[in-house]
Amino acid sequence: MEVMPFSSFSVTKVPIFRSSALSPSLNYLPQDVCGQKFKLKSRKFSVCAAASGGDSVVTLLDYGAGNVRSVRNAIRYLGFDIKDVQCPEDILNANRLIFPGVGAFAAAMNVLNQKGMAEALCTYIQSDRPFLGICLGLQLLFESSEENGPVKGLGLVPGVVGRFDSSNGFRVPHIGWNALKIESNSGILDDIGGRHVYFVHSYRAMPSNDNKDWISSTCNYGDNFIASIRRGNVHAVQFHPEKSGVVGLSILRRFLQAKHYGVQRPIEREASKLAKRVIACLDVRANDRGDLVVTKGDQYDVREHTKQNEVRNLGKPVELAGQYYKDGADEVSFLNITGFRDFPLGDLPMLQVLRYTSENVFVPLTVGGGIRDFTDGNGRHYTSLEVASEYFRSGADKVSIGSDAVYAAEEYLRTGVKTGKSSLEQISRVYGNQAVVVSIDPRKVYVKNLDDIEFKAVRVKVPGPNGEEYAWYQCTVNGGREGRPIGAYELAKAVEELGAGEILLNCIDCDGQGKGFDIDLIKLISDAVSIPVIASSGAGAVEHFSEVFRETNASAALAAGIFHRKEVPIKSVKEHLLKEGVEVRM
Ligand code: 1PR
Repeated sequence: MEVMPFSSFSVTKVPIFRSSALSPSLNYLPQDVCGQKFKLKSRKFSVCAAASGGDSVVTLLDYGAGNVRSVRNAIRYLGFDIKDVQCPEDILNANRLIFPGVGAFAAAMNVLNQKGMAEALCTYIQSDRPFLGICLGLQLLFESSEENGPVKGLGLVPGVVGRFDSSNGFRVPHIGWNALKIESNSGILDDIGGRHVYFVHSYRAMPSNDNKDWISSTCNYGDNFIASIRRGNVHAVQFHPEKSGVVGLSILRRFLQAKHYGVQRPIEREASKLAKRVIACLDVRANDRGDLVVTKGDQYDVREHTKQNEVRNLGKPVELAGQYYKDGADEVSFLNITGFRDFPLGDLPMLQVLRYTSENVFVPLTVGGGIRDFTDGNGRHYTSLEVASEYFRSGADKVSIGSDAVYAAEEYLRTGVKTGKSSLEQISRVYGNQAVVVSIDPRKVYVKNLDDIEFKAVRVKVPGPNGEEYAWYQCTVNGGREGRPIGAYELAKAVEELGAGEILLNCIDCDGQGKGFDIDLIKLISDAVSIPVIASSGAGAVEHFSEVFRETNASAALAAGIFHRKEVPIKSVKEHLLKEGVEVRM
């Protein structure tokens, strides 16, 4: 039975899917595939189960375009060893193959073609060998993508990968936790219907008559897009199981253990909208004894007001991050708050924190602080891209840029030219804009008349100290120490144009005060941009979270002090939000 177009590659002998390949009860490595000779364009490969290292080994196709550390960590956490693909033969000799596509579609296809891996992948998949593609690893199976294209894909699944449409108010990238709708016998997803999994992408494949036999689940974000495909032993998911907490780990485990193929009936739960995220933030710095601690400021002042004037110490970063993961945080952010003066690559403990945390925390990790060009004492120059790359390699999923993004936005607004050289532009070009957060640290400045300032202002509910009815939000750099001639509104719009994928919106006045988020500011910014906005600073009670989601278009709410001081558990925040009708991941 011929089941798929095979447009991109000609294979001398193409093992086609037999009808048994569609059977839900297939086990791995069908006997008739073992020992079979496959002849690619130029070489012969012998497929042999033993060659891949046995049942506890999974073969990973990492073509070096980005961070697949989280996938590695998740595989190891589940008790499996990893064999890396070095050459096309390794693909054909795999017992089970995971392909966590990262980076841009065209770049990935280039590498696969140049290394002869595209052809091997097609052969492997067409012979119904156990395969799990993740994110871009799903998209590459389609015929083509519009990402910087059209660019031709592997052509195994009918359809074109296109960009989400942001014109109807949906924020792109699609970042966050969405529930799945199981469409057909999905094997490894069978009881995951209605559960939230983590997505981060700007492009997606759409269901059609031509690919309907492949679709195992969909997800709704504006339209229904393809969340996963499955045929026989071949699976691919648009979401990130390695970042989807216990639900994601259970999906990976099933794939790795080759269990649960059609044994359970899909459980139907109602599909969802995008859940609002609750993020735990850890401001990290070295204290005066040189230990890296989680600290917390009042309006960015992190020192105790005692004789010793010590940096407040609220715990150890790796332990606290692990705790918040267990407590149900949807993401964890680390802000290296002295990064603006200490070079992060010299600050190895921060990289170690990321490495250790990512071994046991399977939700997205963001790290910020000190992402900029730097020349060290020996005259060695580091680009911001190198700094970010080191953060990604150490386990970060996103990097957050503060001060350097302010300078880039000022320059862009002054010249109207995108130089492509700012850290923001370079990192988003290489890692995708979904991997770049801009952290804004604004301070509220009251004004009497709108004509007094050139920046966007809001009418305040409570007048300022001198009866002022308006306020603008002045951006700062260097941890709030220096005010800059740019407003938060202008900055947000500029960084969106320069390639930011998300905004972390702090507010110095509200930071650590526990009196609630600055609703005026968050509404101003979340209405101004079409990328997700994380509301930050000021959470003191569960009601503050429902207020910010009710009154603004924030996609996530971040808090620090109330979690560190154990005043309000994450679980209580989420239970409250659910009760208030806000969709969250439980
Ligand atoms: O400028 O690129 O090196 O980045 C520096 C980063 O460090 C920025 O993201 C900046 O926000 C952060 N930062 C710098 N100094 C401080 C400080 O506190 N002295 N922390 C600082 C900012 C703000 C939030 C905080 C929320 C929630 N912290 O992250 O966690 O306000 O707090 P709350 O819930 O207790 O109110 P660069």
